[in-house]
Amino acid sequence: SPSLDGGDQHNISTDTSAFNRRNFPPGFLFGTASSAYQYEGAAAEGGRGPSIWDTFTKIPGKIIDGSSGDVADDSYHRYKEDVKIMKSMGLDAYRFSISWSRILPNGKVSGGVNQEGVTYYNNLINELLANDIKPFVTLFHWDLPQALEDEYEGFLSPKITDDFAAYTDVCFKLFGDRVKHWITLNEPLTYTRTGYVTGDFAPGRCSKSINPNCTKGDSSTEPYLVTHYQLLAHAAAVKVYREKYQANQKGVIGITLVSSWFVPFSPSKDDLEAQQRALDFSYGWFMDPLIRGEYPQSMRTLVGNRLPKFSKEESKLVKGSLDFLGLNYYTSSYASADTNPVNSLKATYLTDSRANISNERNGKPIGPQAASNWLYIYPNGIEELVTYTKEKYNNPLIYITENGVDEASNEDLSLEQALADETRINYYQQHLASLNKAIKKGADVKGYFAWSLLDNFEWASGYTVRFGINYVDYKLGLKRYPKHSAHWFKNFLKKE
Ligand code: PSG
Repeated sequence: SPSLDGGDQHNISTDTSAFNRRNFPPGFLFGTASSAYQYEGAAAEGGRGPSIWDTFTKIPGKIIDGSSGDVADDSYHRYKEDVKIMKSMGLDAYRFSISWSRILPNGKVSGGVNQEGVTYYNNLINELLANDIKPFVTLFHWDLPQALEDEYEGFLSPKITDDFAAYTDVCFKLFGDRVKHWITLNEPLTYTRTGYVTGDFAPGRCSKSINPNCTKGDSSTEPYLVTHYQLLAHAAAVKVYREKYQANQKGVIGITLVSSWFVPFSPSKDDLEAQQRALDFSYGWFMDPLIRGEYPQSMRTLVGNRLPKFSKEESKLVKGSLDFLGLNYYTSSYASADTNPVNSLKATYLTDSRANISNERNGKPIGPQAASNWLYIYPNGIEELVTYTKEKYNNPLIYITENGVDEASNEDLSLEQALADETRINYYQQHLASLNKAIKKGADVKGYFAWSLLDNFEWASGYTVRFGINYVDYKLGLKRYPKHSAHWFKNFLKKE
């Protein structure tokens, strides 16, 4: 069977002699990323309480292939094997998330800490450190304890702030002696957009005008509330870490955001302004409060009284609440001015920006399309987004916490064919080269995480698409096999 130690039996087309880790600054970290619900499985094991994703995946029609993360990659039991794969690839770091309801089954400290869950993360962290791999820990990657959704509708309520702060306090206390890189939230934009604008992901809320299958929600107001409370919860967790732990534990804490890059549809003034609004509504929505303490002016104008306001105190708490920025980049789109008349009765987050977002221009896609319908390959976008961040937001310390591409699962392929992922090799090669240009221009990027180590449960797409550098055989015992890109990474990462 194919193995990483078996030499170059696959004839990798892209060799790494000209471009490899030595082109990056000394100390630059290379890792892979994952998340609890997408990897762990053992959903009803080890005392874990249910999350909104356990609930959501049970609703017929929500997940394309009717699957769930009940088993996923079974990393709950196979973490040692997974760490071995990382080690053999030469990776320096691993980004994973803690399942809130595995630590606090009903979401609250008053409901008790689940010792079996604590043991699992201790084991994983210790295994990583024994192999010289740095843990980067995400505290919330969308799997909210169902109990908190039931009690007060989760992130729709300001009550989430105290519960998130208390949960993260437990994590800092238990794991902070060994974990030195903390990420509060993963992609609050995607949590808001998919959970409260389009309703495609848990908790599946949206306006009927957007999707008639949504039984509750309001895509004109809820997205703004949920983002607001995510920002306040993030800031509360950072405050706990800074006040109680940072001096002793000497770690750093940040947040992971995602944005597409937006290319103006035409050089017209209208489309350049649309590009800026598109960036404001997906990236500035978070970055402006985090760096400056308030929402972008364009949002305050266009969203009006549906946009919550930060009190003076809240604004001070959010501003500067990051030691580093985690940035996920996958794709880019065109932005053009939306010239339709404003219909305030039908306004939603999707129309508020007055920008049309499109993946193609005159019938031509912005780049080759991957398996996911939103993912068009546009490597320059990572250089653009990182450079924009450097210039607009005072050159923050950045880790790229996700970047990757998927292929469709295809049962007709032989194993050998399924491992031949030359598209992924090209994707990583080109995105790393583009990122490298931003670094050479002065951006302060200190690490890069590929999404993802393994094929895994891809949310509403279930197991129909594969983002892994390593293949998982879901039919036969979840055995892992290195794809060609795993060999490529191993070569890229060689230290000599
Ligand atoms: C990432 C990027 C976009 C949409 C969704 C995501 N985008 O550019 O439009 S989700 C993100 C997530 C992880 C997913 C992975 C691939 O953090 O859990 O598995 O990317 O979708």
